[in-house]
Formats: sequence, C-alpha cells, structure tokens
Amino acid sequence: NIIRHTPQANTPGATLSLSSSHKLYEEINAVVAEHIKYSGFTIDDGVWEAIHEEGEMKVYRREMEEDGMIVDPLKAVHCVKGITGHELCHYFWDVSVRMEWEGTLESTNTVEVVSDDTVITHQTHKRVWPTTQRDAVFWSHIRHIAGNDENSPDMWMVCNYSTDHDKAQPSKCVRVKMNVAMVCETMVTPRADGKPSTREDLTCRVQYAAYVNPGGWAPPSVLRAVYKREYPKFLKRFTQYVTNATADKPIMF
Ligand code: 6CM
Repeated sequence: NIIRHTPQANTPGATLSLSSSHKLYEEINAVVAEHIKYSGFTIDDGVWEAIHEEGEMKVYRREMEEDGMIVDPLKAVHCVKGITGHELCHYFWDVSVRMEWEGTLESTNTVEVVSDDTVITHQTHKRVWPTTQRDAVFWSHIRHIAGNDENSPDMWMVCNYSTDHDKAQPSKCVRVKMNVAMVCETMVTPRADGKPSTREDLTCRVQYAAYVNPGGWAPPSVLRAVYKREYPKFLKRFTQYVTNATADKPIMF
C-alpha cells in the first residue's frame, strides 16, 4: 500500500516568493493554474498518439499545425523510483545544472532573477540541419502545491513559459515560443518497522507537457523526427541525472 506524500509545514520552498506586485504575477499564476487543471497523470489514448514507450515512460503527441507551422502538443508520463517530486523539479528549474542534462542546448544565460522561485532565461539550442538555429526566452517558475487530501494531492511543478526581455534581444536565431510544465507527485511506501523512509520507499510520478511553436517555418518531417527522438532522450537522461545527483544526499521531501 503506497500513500501520497504529505510534507511537513516547514518544507523548504513551500511558500511563494514571487511578489504579488511583480508584472508577471498574474500571468504566472494563470499558467500554473491551467497546468494543474490538466495534471491527471493519465492520457486519453483516443486523442493522443503514443510515439515512444520504454518501461514506465510513455510519450504522446497530437499532430497540430498553426499558420503552416508544426506545433504538435507533447505529453509524457513517467514513474521514477528513489527520488521525490521536489527533487525532480528542483533540478529541472536550477539553471546552474541545466547544461549537464539538457542535450539540445548550445548555451544558457540567466537574464533576470525575479525571486527565489522565478528566473528569466535566454537559451540557444543546437542547430538542426537544414533549419535556422533556434533560441528561446522564458520565465521559469517552481511551485509547491500543498495537498490536503486524496482529491487535492501534494505536488511540485515547474513551468517554463515564453516572455520578452530587454537583455535578450533578437539574434541570428529564430525565436521559439514555449509553454512547458513538469508536474510531480511523490508516493511513499510506509515502512513496516516504522522507521524513517529511505530512497527505496519512494516513487515519483511525473507528467511533462510541452507546447512549442518553432517561430518560423521548418520542414515538418525534420521537426517531428527531432521531437520524437529528443523528448524521450531528455526524459531518460534527465531522470537518470537526478537519480545520480541525489543518490547520496538526504531525501528532499
Ligand atoms: O523541457 C525541456 N527543457 C527545458 C530547458 O531547456 C525547456 C526547453 C524547452 C525546449 C523547447 C524546444 C525548442 C526546440 C529547439 C529545436 C530543437 C533542437 C534540437 C537539437 C538536437 C541536437 O523547457 C526539455 C526539452 C526537450 C527538447 C526536445
């Protein structure tokens, strides 16, 4: 019998540090709320097409075009043993380790630290032949959603959402638009001996959703092939990265 983890009231990062007077406050809360609404950790097979399955990882997409551009929404679910949702979100949000796991990046630069839970980043992706190189500017926000009961589980999430910034002027790249969310829930198997949980007792449920507009034309077959290869690669590499990074550390609930 596995139970949903409910953290202590003093969990680090449990309180919002983004100020309500910041100009992004309303937008961030609206985007967070939208992602929470759709975070059921289940996928409707009638609507979504499975493009990759590997162990507990399942990756789906919906083919979609907007003004002739491929904007296929992507969704993935995964279950990872030995880590918590807080840990997974912490490393997904922490720009200082991004180059260690993000294989599609050429460079990343933080243009503003908005608050303890929100940064604005300008990043350049590796060029994919024969398309023009892409870059992205986005706010990245980490949030703890304290759960009360079975119907409102305790969750951690990170949202990456495109924005503009004076310190990230247009470059030679084509700028992509993104709306990405990673939502996690931690499940704990209670120990028969009543002792504190170990990593063996943890399972993290992950839901990842990405909506990316390439910002300019790119050959559909190339884009779809890159996405089909890169998203599963990312999920595998990133979750392995967090497993390795946390193995000898105290559990961060
Ligand atoms: O969510 C992921 N990474 C985050 C941190 O970088 C962030 C990034 C979203 C990426 C949006 C896609 C941009 C498309 C750029 C062109 C593809 C380049 C491929 C180069 C291949 C060598 O939310 C993980 C993103 C996984 C990307 C497929």
